[in-house]
Amino acid sequence: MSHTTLSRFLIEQQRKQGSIPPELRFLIETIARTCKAISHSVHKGALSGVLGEAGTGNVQGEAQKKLDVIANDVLLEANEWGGSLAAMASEEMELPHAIPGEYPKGEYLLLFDPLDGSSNIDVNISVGTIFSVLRCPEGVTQPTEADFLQPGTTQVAAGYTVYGPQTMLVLTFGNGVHGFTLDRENGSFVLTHPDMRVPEATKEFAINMSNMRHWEAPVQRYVDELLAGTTGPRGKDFNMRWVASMVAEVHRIIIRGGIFMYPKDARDPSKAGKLRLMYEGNPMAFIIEQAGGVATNGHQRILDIQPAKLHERVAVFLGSKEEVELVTRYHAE
Ligand code: AHM
Ligand code: MG
Repeated sequence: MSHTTLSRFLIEQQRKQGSIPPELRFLIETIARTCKAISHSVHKGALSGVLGEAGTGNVQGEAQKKLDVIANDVLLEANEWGGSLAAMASEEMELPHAIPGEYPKGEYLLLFDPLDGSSNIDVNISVGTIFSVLRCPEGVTQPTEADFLQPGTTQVAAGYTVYGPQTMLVLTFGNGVHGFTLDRENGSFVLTHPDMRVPEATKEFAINMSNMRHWEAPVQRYVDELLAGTTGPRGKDFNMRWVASMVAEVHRIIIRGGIFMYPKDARDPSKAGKLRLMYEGNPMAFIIEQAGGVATNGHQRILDIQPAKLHERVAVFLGSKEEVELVTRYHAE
């Protein structure tokens, strides 16, 4: 097994290509350290009284879990003072979070979903943290929402940490995807999955089937064909998985292939989907593409979408190339 720690990996990358500026390296190390702290809280669960509802709602009107709030707070606190960031934005906060005046400001913007899949916390199923790093537009010292509204192609780094049977951090700087497993004995993330690649073909799909009657025709058609099995147009049997934690779903797909779908829903035509573009869709699309997969909203690359607002929603089809290309083609027909 490899003994390259995250710190060593980052320093070696920086030396090799000069591709990771020191401020960005510091930022990623800080995020990793914070994820370690979140991992401890998640894994202690009821022992430290962190399960259950916080009794508050977030900007999207969703009930917050205690751990949503804890994870958000530790990410904000840890990233305020380091000097790499100009501002942060989170699923849990309506507006961007400014860097307090006593600290130096840096050139990056950080966006995160502090604890994705939090409906799973109380039942002891994997959850995760998702993050995206953008450059702050030049000359901007007090970033506002408008400064965050950059398409996913401009991301300089993205990653997620999955808090599952193992805690794993998966990262990209636009130069491949690398996975690190948290060694709980010595507290470091160790490179265990270099150059992760999404298999191009798959026999596994993930979608919340209970919403079937609300899907658009191309999604109905695509899933009907998957369900038809060996005698249908696809000529093979497909297996289904639904964890209800996007991080766990994406992680499974990177390891063994698959397609993940969260289409838009006819019940609320004003919404493009359930998931959020800037801190769920974009970082995951960046990672999936860097691992050789495809990510679209059914019509275009997720990374090409010009966001109109911070908490914008997006329909998501991502994973193995063959499948995502097929369902995207059905949308065009
Ligand atoms: P969250 O950010 O409020 O946790 O919601 C996002 C999650 C995703 O992780 C997951 O894919 C989806 O919501 C599950 O939705 P559903 O409740 O329809 O199963
Ligand atoms: Mg989320």
